[in-house]
Amino acid sequence: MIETLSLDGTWTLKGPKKINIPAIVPGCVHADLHREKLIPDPYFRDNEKLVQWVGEKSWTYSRSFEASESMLERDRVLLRFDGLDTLAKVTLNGKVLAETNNMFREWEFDVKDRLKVGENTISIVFSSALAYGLDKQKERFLWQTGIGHHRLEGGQWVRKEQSNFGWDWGPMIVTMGIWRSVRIDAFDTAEISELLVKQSLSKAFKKAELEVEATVNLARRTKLSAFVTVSKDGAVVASGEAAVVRGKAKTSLTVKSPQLWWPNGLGEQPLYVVAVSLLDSEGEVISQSSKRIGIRELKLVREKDKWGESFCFEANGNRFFAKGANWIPSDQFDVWGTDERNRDLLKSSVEANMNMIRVWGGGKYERDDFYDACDELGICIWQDFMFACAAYPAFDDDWVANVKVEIEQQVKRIRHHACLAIWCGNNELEHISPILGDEPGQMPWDEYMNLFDKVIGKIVKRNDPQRDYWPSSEHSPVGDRKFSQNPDCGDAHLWKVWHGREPFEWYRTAYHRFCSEFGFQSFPEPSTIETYTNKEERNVTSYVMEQHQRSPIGNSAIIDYMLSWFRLPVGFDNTIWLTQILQGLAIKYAVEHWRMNKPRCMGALYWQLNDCWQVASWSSVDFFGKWKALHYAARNFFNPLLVAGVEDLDTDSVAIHVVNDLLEAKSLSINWKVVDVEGRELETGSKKIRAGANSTGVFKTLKLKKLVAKHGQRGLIVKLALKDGRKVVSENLVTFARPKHLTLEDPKLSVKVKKATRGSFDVTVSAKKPALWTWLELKGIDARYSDNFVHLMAGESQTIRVTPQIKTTAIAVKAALRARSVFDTYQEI
Ligand code: BMA
Repeated sequence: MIETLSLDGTWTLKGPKKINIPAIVPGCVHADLHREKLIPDPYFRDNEKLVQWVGEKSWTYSRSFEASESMLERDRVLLRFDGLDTLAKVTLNGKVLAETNNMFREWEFDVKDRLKVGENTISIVFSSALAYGLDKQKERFLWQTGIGHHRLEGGQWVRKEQSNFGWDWGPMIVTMGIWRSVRIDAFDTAEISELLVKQSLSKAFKKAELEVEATVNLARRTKLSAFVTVSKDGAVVASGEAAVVRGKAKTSLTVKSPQLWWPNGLGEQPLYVVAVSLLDSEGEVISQSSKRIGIRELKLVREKDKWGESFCFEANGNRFFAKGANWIPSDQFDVWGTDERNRDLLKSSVEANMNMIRVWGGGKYERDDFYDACDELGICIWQDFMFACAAYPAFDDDWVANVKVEIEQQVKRIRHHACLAIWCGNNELEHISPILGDEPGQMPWDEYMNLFDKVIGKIVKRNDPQRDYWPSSEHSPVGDRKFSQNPDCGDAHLWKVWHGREPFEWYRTAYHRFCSEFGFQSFPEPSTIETYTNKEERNVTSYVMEQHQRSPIGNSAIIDYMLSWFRLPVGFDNTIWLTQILQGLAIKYAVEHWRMNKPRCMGALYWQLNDCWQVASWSSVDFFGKWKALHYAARNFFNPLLVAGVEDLDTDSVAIHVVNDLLEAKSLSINWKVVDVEGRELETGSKKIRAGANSTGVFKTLKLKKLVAKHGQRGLIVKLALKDGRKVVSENLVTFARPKHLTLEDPKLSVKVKKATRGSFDVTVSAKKPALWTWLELKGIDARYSDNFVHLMAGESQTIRVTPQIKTTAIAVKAALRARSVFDTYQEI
C-alpha cells in the first residue's frame, strides 16, 4: 500500500527585513505575518495599504524532514504539492528541483534519487506575482477592468486567483505561499491515479449502468487486476472485477432501482461510493481509491422553442428553474476561508431555497470539501474556469500549455461530484466589449475562440464526456456572437439595473432565457461595520468606509435608488439597514418576474452570495455569515411555492401569480387582504386553486378601481398569502405606490421574549398598524434569526426564533432587542 509522509504543519518563513518566523502550511505569507503580529489586521480600516509591501517581495518557506530507509526503498517516491501560489522555485537538499507557475495546478516530482535516509531539507522561494504581472504588462499591455481603481494590473499574466489583485468588492492584497497540502507518497508496483465513473440511466430511471475506469500509475510491469464495488451506506449494491490493460481497468456495473440524486427542493441527495482496489498477481491489495457519486442525470437542455432556444437544466428528466447566486472566494486568503465557513455559507444558500451556485471565474477552484458539501446539500454547481474580465495571453504557447494542464487536472479532480452541472470557460470575456478585438491590448476573437471553444472544450470533452461545457458567461449561441446578451437564447448578465442605472421596473421588461448575473449593492449590518471602522468613521462617505466600497458608482447608486423608493433615512444606523431593504426589494423584483415567466426564463443566479472581507457589496450574506435583508427575501422569492402580485397602475388591479417548482401538482388557496395605510381591512378574500406540477400562472386579478378611487393608490396595501391547507407557504406584499409615498403611521411594535430550546428564544413581534420590513436586532449580541424583514398588518404578530451565538438569558435578550420597521428609518432620533 502507499506510504505517505505529510509535510504540512510548521515551516519557517524568511523574507525581507530579516524576517524569520514560524509558518503554517497550508497557508500564505499574510496569514503567517499576521499570526506573528508583523502586519496588522489587513481588513481593518485602510490597513490594506499598510500590507502592500508583502506582495511586492520574495518569501522563502523551508523545513527539514526525516525520510526512512523503507520509504526510499519503494519503487516510486513522489513529492506532491496540491497547490503552490504561484511563482515558486523548489529546492531539495540544496539542489533546485523545479520552478512552478500555476496556483491551480498540482505538482508532482520524482524524488527517489534526490532524498537521503534521515534528515532532508526543502525550501521554496516565492517571487512576487504582482511584480511579474506588472513587468509583463510593460512588455505588452493586456486590457482588464478596474485598472487604477479597484484592480492591480497584470493579474491576467499569472495563473493565480484574479480577485487577489482586487475587485469591485474585494481588497488589492496579492499573497503567496504553499496554499494546499504537501506530501511524499511512496509505493511499490503501482497506484491508482485516476477514477472515472460514467453513468447512464434507463428511460424510467429504474436502472443505472455505471462504467468505472481506473487509471493505474505503474512503477513496474506486472499482472494487475482491479476489484470494484458500488455501495450505499456501506452496503454493496454492485461489484465487478477487471484486468489492468495498458494502465487502465474498465468494468461496467448495474445498480437496480437506484436512489436518485436531486437538486435541493426536488428530492433527496443519496450518495453512493465507488471503490476500487488494485490487486497484484498474488491478489494483494496494493492501492485503493474511491469516489462518492450521486446517481442522476443532470444536463443542460437547449432546444428551439417559440421564444428562440431554451437554456435550462434538467434533473432526472425534469426541467427545473435554477435558483441561486454567484460564489466568490470566502476570504482574501484561502487559509482563512475555512471549510466550516464555506459549509455555513452553503447551508445558508440551501435555507434560502437555492438549488444552484455559480463558482465565478475570477476566484479559484474550491477545495474538495466545498463540492462534497454541495453534493450533500443538493446545490448544483455551475463551475467557471478561472478567467474573468480581462484579455489573456493566449498567443503565448507556454501560457496555453500551462493552462491546458490546469484545466485537465481540475476537471479530473471535480468531475465525479453529483453537484456538478456544467463547466463554463470564463466570466464575461464576451460580455465586456474592450476585451475581444484586434486593437492593441485586446484578445483577437480567433485566439479567444481557439482557447475557449477548441482547446478547453476538447479537454472537457475528453475528461468529462458526460458534462455540458459552455464557453463563457454570458454567451449567446445563436446569431452574432458579439451580441452576447441575446434574450432569446443562452445566458445573460443583466446589469441595466445598477451599472446601467435603469429603474427596478426595467427587470419586468427583460425576458432572458437564463439570468446568470444581476445584482444590487448594500452595506453589511452595523455590527459588521464596527469591525473595520472606528466610531467617528461610521458614515458611508468617510474615508475609511469608502475604502470598503470598491464599486466606482457604489454609494451614489445606492443613494440614488434609495431616494427613488424610500424616504430619506435619519441617522447612520437606519441608512445602513435601509440599504439592505432596498437591495432585497431590487432582487425580489427581478427574480419574481423571471419565475413568473418560466419556462421562457429558467434561471436566476444573483450577484453575489458572499463576501471575502467586510465591505459594501452585492452580497446577501456578509463576511461573518450574517444574513442581509436580501437573504431573508431570497428564501421567500426562491420558495418552491411562491405567491406574487403584479400591480397595474393603469387599471388599478393586481394580478396574483402562483409559481409551483415542485414536481407534483398542489391544491392550495390564495388569500388576499387589502388594507389602508392605517391598517383598516377594506377587502379580503380567498380562492382554492390547483397549481400544476412545475408550473406558473395567474390565478386571480384583484380589480381595485373603487378602492383606489376612494383611498388613492398611495392609500392601499395588498397582503397576499398562499396556503397549503391551513399552513401559509408563501406571503407577499403589493403596493401601487412606492414605500416613500405611503403615509405609514407608527406601528407601535411590541415584543415578547420566551426562552426556547438549545439557547434560543422565541420573540413575538406585534404591530398595531401596518409595519413594513419589520426586523429584529440584538445590539451587541451576534445571533441568527429564523426570519426577519417581515411585513405585519395591523393586529398581526409573528414569532421569530432568535439564536444568540453566545449563551445568554431572556432578560439580556430583552434588553438588547430592538424591533424596527421601515417607518422607524425616517423618524427623527
Ligand atoms: C460582474 C461580475 C463581477 C463583478 C460584478 C459587479 O461583472 O462578473 O466581475 O464584481 O459584475 O460589478
